[in-house]
Amino acid sequence: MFEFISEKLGKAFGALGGKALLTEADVDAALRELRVGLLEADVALPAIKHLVGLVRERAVGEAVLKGVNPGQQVVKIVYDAMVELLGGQERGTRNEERGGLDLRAVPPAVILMAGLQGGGKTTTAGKLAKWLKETQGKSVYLASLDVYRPAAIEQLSVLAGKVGVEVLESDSTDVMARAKAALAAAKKASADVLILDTAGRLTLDDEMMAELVKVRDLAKPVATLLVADGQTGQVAVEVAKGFHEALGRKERGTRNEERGSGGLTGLVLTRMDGDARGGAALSMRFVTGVPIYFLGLGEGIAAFEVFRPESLAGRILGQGDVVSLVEKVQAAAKEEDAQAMEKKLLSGQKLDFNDMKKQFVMMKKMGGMAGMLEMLPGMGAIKSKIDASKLDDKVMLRQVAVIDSMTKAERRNPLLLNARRRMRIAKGAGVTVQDVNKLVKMQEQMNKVAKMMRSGGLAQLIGRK
Ligand SMILES: Nc1nc2c(ncn2[C@@H]2O[C@H](COP(=O)(O)OP(=O)(O)O)[C@@H](O)[C@H]2O)c(=O)[nH]1
Ligand SMILES: [Mg+2]
Repeated sequence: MFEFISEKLGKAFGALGGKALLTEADVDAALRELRVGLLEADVALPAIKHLVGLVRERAVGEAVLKGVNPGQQVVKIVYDAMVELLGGQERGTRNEERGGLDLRAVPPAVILMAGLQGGGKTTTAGKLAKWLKETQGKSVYLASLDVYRPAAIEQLSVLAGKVGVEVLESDSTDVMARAKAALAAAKKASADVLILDTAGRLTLDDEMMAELVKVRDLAKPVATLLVADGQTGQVAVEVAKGFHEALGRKERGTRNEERGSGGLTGLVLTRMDGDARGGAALSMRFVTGVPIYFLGLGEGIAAFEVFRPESLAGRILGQGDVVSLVEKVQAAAKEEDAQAMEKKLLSGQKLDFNDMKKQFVMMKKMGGMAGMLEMLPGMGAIKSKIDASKLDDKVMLRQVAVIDSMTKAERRNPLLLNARRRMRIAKGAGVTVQDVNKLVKMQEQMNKVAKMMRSGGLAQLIGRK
């Protein structure tokens, strides 16, 4: 579906192939192609700037990994940046099984569907009802507030019949009266979730927004989803911005904090089954900052899936195998790092602050201090005596900050650290001079221990000699 961008990138990175280093010129040439590819895929300019900037910053001067070519490595960097832009950093915080929706509320939890006419609101309301019912075990109640098109209410009723959920039966043509009736009926039916389908216009207009805000204020939805056509390009940005601002702005200052009154909470992109270039997804997510929850992949009621940043980024790039190859190589390189440190230790070279930082970073990856303790054999007995959670990882992060504030020379040669330098470093890292002193002491001890180990004093170290 996104062959477009991947083709462009393929060409650009193909040109990088075979080089041994990621030089600035290489990266810039590839980024020019990336920029063109994204532009042609209708990604909005601010999003392109952000993405290209991110990739450039990370790619230039990057040490080339053994086992991949520089082009492949840049693909991975682009992929990571895209995943991030699409909301990958939220992984772990939002429950993906639940599509990221947080439906905790006094039932019924209201989901408000918003968007232009023809964007896919009604279809998506039906798809979402089916998904909530079948994968989340929720009882769902549907209600149409689209009184402007005679067939709209009927369309939702048909969908409700297909899914097997209840739907508001009312002849009222008053939007607010219908909304009130829907809330009451859903409550009476003990529905977990009430999905409100709304009317759209062909373009953004004030009347539509005013009506939407009124409904929103009445229904206090846990989620206000913008349903938008994923095949639209630059227009998508205007639409997303328009809804987000109109929904957020009206309430600022009054009850901004209250749930359901702060703009859009999520996006659903429809028609991602067509020849969508993926640009809309990147752009809308970038301008609104709200997550994409679901994708619509066809007209059928089951053509619906939970949005995954990794999967979309992979499809945009069309380079899934390259990404996993680079990931494997990166893991191996870390292993090599560890071995290099061991070698340095045994050879009698002094460990400097660079080594120390590597250690800290490695420890962090292994789950911090508490995680490390878990892994050590025989720690069970001792663990009860130490509250592992008190071994604060924040301390470790502060130590890394101290090392980051050192110059390259200082990191290599701890002896340079006189009082004046220590003061400067403390200031740079936002810590006290005592903190810096502690780290220097730690570094000295580390080398003392290393020396003892080398001289076969391990037994002595643990008190057997
Ligand atoms: N191919 C495709 N068509 C869709 C998708 N979602 C909705 N549609 C179609 O788009 C048209 C408008 O959808 P509708 O739900 O009525 O839009 P609404 O005006 O926002 O309520 C209908 O013909 C739907 O079948 C999708 O994910 N893929
Ligand atoms: Mg509709």
